[in-house]
Amino acid sequence: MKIGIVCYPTFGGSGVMATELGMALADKGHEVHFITYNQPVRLDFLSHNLHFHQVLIEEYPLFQYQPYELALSSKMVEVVQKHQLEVLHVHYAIPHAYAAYMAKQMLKEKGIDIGVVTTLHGTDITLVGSHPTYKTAVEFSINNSDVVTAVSNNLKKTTNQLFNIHKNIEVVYNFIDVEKYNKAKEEECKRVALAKPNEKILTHISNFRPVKRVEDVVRIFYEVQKEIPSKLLMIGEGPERKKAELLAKQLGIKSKVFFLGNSTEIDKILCYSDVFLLPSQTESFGLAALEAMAAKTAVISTNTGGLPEVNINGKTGYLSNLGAIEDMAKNAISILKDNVVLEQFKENAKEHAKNFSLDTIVPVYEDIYKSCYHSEKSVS
Ligand code: GMT
Repeated sequence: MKIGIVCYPTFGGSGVMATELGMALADKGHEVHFITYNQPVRLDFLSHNLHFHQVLIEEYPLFQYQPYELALSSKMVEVVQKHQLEVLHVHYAIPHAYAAYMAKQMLKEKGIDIGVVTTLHGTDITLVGSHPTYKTAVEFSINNSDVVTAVSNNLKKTTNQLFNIHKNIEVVYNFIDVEKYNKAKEEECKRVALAKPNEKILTHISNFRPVKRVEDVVRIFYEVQKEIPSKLLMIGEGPERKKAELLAKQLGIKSKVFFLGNSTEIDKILCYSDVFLLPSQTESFGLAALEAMAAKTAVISTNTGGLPEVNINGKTGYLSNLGAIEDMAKNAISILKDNVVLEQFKENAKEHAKNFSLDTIVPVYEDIYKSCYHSEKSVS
């Protein structure tokens, strides 16, 4: 099929997921067109069936805010027409679902009926989308998509609680390329560069926004390192990074905490990791936790949002209440202090990650695309 994918091209989970999906679809022979303002960070190559169309904004002195939705929907219309796309899959409701609705209406005027699939990722519903500023438009664009998916049962439930949705939301979990993580493990994993043989490695990956509670990460590690010789790797960039760095300094653990910035090689970094820390305020799914699990890493997380659907308490790691730093530290120590226990949790994590494999989830999206593609393409 010919599929247009609209997403944020950044390190956020929705952009990462959309990019992995596009690349997997292209691998399966579909023609995929990314439409966004920058080339997605994980899209490291283009090919005959993997294309990128940049949305450019015209600056004009009158505009205090640039009208991105307008530029995006115009670009969608252009790309759909030029490449005869059959379906548009937009990731993150704001403003993509709204722009897709506008594109669909414009295309209708030209006699083209394009299917629109909207995937809800989390903060587009929980933190931003339900804010009165956006709620009406988000609700409208969800209700007017041909198919709506959510990345967890919890997100589906929350969407139905926060909005008046009169169509079924399909749950399609985020997925992982398990093979990629196997490969990283097989290649030489240079753990020795970061920790001594007797030290354990804890990791956190995020965009360091307030919802990730990166100071909690540092505080949990502070408790852990008192009992377990260990290091903490902090991967990502964002507004809370400075605070976390300062806290590590104040707690006297600066030399044990490494801030590594953004990385496109998460699989290669996670191959060192023993325990992954994700004490988020909320996570609709927690893709970073799934990536860690695929890399055979136990997960210590909060029990918020969709995290219990990914991290199985007492098996792949542990779940705690929001802000329960001591409990999360205690759980991490209980896993790390015994190598047999640690190995069992890591094995379980890897095994459970296979339930979210690319091979299972990508065909679900293919079926969804087929269901909303009108082969005759013209509207009466
Ligand atoms: O979590 C972020 O800060 C990024 C955000 C995004 O939309 O890019 O992630 C959301 O989508 C991911 C992919 O579906 C989910 O795994 C994350 O849990 C979700 N984040 C939140 O719900 C906070």
